Amino acid sequence: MTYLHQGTQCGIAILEFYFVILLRMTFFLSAWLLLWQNPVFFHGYSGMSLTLYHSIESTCSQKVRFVMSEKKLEWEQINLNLRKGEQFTPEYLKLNRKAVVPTLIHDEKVLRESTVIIHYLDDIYPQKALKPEEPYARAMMNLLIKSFDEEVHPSVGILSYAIVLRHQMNELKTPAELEQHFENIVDPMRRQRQQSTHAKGLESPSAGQALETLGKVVSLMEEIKGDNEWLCGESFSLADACAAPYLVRMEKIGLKKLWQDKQEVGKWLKRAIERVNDYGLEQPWGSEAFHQMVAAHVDQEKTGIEKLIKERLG
Ligand SMILES: N[C@@H](CCC(=O)N[C@@H](CS)C(=O)NCC(=O)O)C(=O)O
Repeated sequence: MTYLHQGTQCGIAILEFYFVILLRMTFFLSAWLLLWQNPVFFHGYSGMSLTLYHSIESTCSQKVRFVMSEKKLEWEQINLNLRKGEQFTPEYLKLNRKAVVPTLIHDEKVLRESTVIIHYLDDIYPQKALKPEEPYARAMMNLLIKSFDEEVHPSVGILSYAIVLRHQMNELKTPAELEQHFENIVDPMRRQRQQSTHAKGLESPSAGQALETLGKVVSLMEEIKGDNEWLCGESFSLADACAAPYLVRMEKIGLKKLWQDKQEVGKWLKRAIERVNDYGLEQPWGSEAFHQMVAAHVDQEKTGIEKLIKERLG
């Protein structure tokens, strides 16, 4: 009897011992998770206010909104109407000397250039990393982001302007206001490109060059993606957030043919659109009115688009 009693006591003591260890482990795990999930504790940031100056239709603003949504951040937004020239006000020029969107204000820090902004967000909110760990995948991500910045962004800008925006500008502005708009553009190369595309539309030499450039980058995307689920591996990265707005814009302006024989890009785009739509953002790709206006001008320019694709991409 005594022997059994001692055995039971010993069993209870062991159970108690493991229970206390389990309790402590649960406590430390919860504390660690709480700190990791909360950058205010983890990084010592205070305030954590994020304000995005953007335009709902702007592709590079969409990149930033998608990264913030991936990270489930909250932000204030100031939507600038670029056609009305709200990016040229002296107040905004103090934040962004190039008079372009987006600009992010993090507490009192001012950040511009969409790619710089998304890298910064990934650094300060590491709890959901959007850069692959594996060095080669990370290099490919950086290569794609560089191509989107240096090649895709200006090319999509030229073709959007040639097919749609120049018509919209003609409807909205008098010739004198238009002149003033061009004068306001800070970057002289950008000003020159926009003026030439405004005058010649798809006949402008830069439109053909832009189309060829886009064709090359779409091929690069197909090659880098391969069988991966996302562009640079099995998880969504900054490259996916950067690419989605440009391909959606290309689709809207009648350039879907650029990936009709690129199966992987086609599959990826479908997946990327679904993912962005799940963020629950209001008008993630721009307003309905904008899309209707784009569709009407694409229809008007249909023959020119088809001709250019045939000439430049065969
Ligand atoms: N490299 C800049 C480009 C910014 C840019 O071109 N933004 C366009 C909208 S996507 C803009 O603000 N355009 C105003 C204008 O054309 O006057 C970035 O990535 O932030």
